[in-house]
Amino acid sequence: SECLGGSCKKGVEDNVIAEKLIGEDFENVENNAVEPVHHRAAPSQSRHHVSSISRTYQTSALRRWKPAPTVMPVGKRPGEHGKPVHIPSEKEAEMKEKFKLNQFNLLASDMISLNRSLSDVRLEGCKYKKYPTLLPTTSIVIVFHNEAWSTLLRTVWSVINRSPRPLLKEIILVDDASERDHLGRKLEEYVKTLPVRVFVLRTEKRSGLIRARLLGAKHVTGQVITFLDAHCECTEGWLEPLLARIVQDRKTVVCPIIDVISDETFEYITASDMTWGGFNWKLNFRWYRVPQREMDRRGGDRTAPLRTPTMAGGLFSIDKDYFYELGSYDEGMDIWGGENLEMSFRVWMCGGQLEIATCSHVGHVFRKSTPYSFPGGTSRIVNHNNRRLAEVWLDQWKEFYYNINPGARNVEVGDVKARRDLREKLQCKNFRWYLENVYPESQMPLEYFYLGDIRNVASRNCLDTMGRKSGENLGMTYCHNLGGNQVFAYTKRQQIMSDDNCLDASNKRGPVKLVRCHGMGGNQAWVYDEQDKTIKHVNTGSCLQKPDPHDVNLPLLRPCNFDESQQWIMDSDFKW
Ligand code: LR7
Ligand code: MN
Repeated sequence: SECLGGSCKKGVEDNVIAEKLIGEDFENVENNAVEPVHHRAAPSQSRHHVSSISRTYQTSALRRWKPAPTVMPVGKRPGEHGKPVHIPSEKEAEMKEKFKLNQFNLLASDMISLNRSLSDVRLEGCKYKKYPTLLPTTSIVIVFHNEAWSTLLRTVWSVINRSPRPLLKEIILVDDASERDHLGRKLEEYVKTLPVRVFVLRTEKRSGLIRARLLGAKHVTGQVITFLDAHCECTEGWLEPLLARIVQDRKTVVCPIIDVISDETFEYITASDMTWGGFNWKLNFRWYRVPQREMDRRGGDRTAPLRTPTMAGGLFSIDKDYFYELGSYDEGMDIWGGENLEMSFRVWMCGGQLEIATCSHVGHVFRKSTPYSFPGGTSRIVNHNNRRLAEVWLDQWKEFYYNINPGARNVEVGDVKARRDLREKLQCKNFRWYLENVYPESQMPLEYFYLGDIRNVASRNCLDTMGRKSGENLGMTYCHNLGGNQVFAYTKRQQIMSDDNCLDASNKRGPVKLVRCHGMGGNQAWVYDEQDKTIKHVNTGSCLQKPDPHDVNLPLLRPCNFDESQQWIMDSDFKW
C-alpha cells in the first residue's frame, strides 16, 4: 500500500517544509575528510567540535571511553558523507530487482560502508550546547521484520560510532519472525564481534512492531529505552540531547529530528527543524509546520526543544520506569500503525510531555510502500489499531474518524477495557484538554456546530470532496449517507472543513475550492444561516448554490437570492 499512514516525508505538501539545512558545516567536513567522523576521539583537532559533554567524559569515570576510528577513509566508497549513490546503467536491472525486497535501493545500500561518514548537520548553536554532567544510560531497541543486512547493521554501527560509549548500555535487536537467512545464525555470530553488547531476541511468531518492541523493552537494563527503526543512521551528537531532556524531567518523551535517507540513492537529506507532528481525521500521522506560538514559547531559539502534539513513533527515548508507569504500549495492536498516536495522546493527556530535540538528528529510510505482508489485510489491521486508540483516547472526536472512514465501524476492535482503566488510573485529562492546551491548531476542531453531510434543498444532492486534493474544486453528487467524502464539519471559526482541507473561495463567483485550512478566516470563512438555510461566503457576500445542469458536479458561488438552489441542510438525522 502507498505511503502508509501518510507518514512518508515525500507525501507531505503545503504547510510542510521541504527545506534542507545542509550547508554551514559542509566545507568543514570536506577539509577533514580523512579524519574519522568522531571529533570526540580527538577533542583537540578543532575547538569547534569540543562540546562541554566531551570534556565531562574526560574528567569523570567515563574517561576510559575511547571511540574507535570507525569511519572508512573517504574517497574510496560510495555514499560517504551522506552523498547519493549512483548506480551505473549496466546494473539497473539488478537494482530494480533488488528494490522489491525492501522497497528501497538495496543495491545502493549494499555499496555503502556500514560505517559510512555523515556530515554534522546540526544547527551551529547545537554544537556548543552544554549538557548535564551525568546522563543516564540507555539501551537501544531495534525491531525488524525481514530487514536488509546493510541497513540493519548500518543502524547498529551508527549507534556504536556516534554514541558516547559509557551512555550506551546495550543494543537489543528484536527479530519479528523474519524469513531471511542473513538474520539467523549469521546475525547472531556477527553481533558477538561488535565492541558493544548487542543481542538478538526473536518473537515466536509474527507479532508486529508493537509487541516486538514490548519484548525488547523487557530486556532493557539501561535507565532509558531508545527505540529506533531498523534502517536509521544516527549522526554526531544525536544521543546527548535526548537523554539530557529526560534528566531534566523524567516524564519527557523525546524524539530526534528525523532526517531523510533517500530510498533511491541513500543520500542523507537534512529535514527541517520547523516541522512537528500532527494527525488528520483518518488518524494518519502527518508533518505540519510549527506554529509561531511554539516558536515564541522557545524565545525564537531553534535549538531549544520543541513541544510536538504527536510523534512519528519509530525514534524516541523514554525513561524505562516511566514507560511502564505510563502503560507501555497497547498489546492489542497488531503489525503496524496507531501506536504512535496512541502514545502521543497518552503522554500529553496523562501528565507527560512530548518533544523533538532539534539538536538531535537521526536519518531514516522513508519508503513509498511497505515491503512486508499485513496478515489479515492492511486496512483491517490499521483500522483495528486506530479504532483502539480512538475508542480509548478521542472522546467525542472519534466521530471525525468514523465519519470520514465509515468502513472502520465494522472492523473488530477487541477488548479495550484495560486501556480505558489505565486512562482512569492515571487520571488522565480528556481530549478536549489536549486540543485546548497542546494542539489548538489541530485539524480536528475544538469547537464545531456540525459534523455530517451538507444537502441542497433544490437538488437533494450533497457536497462531496470527490476525494480531491488541496487546490482542487469542491464537488457535488447524490447523497449516499455513508460519510467519507461527504462529511464536513462546520466550525466555530466559520470553517467548512473536510479532513485538513477547507472550503475556500477567492472570487465572488467562485469556484469553491478545497484548500488546506489555515485557520485565519479570510477566504475560508462561511456563515450558515439556520433560518434562511444559506451558506454565505463572508469575504464576498456571495451564497453557495447548487450546480447548473450543464455541470452537475460543480457547486457555484453566486449573489444571494434566497432561492431553494441556495438552501442547504446541515442535520445529520435528516434523510430525504
Ligand atoms: O510486523 C512488523 N514487525 C516489525 O518488526 C512490521 C514492522 N516491523 C518493524 C520494521 O522492520 C521497522 O524496523 O518495525 C519498524 C517500523 O516499520 P516500518 O519501517 O516498515 O514503518 P514506518 O517507518 O512507515 O513506520 C512509522 O510508523 C509506524 C507506525 O506503527 C511505527 O511507529 C514506526 O516506528 C514509524 N517509523 C518512524 O517513525 C520513522 C519515521 C517515519 C515517519 C513519519
Ligand atoms: Mn521505518
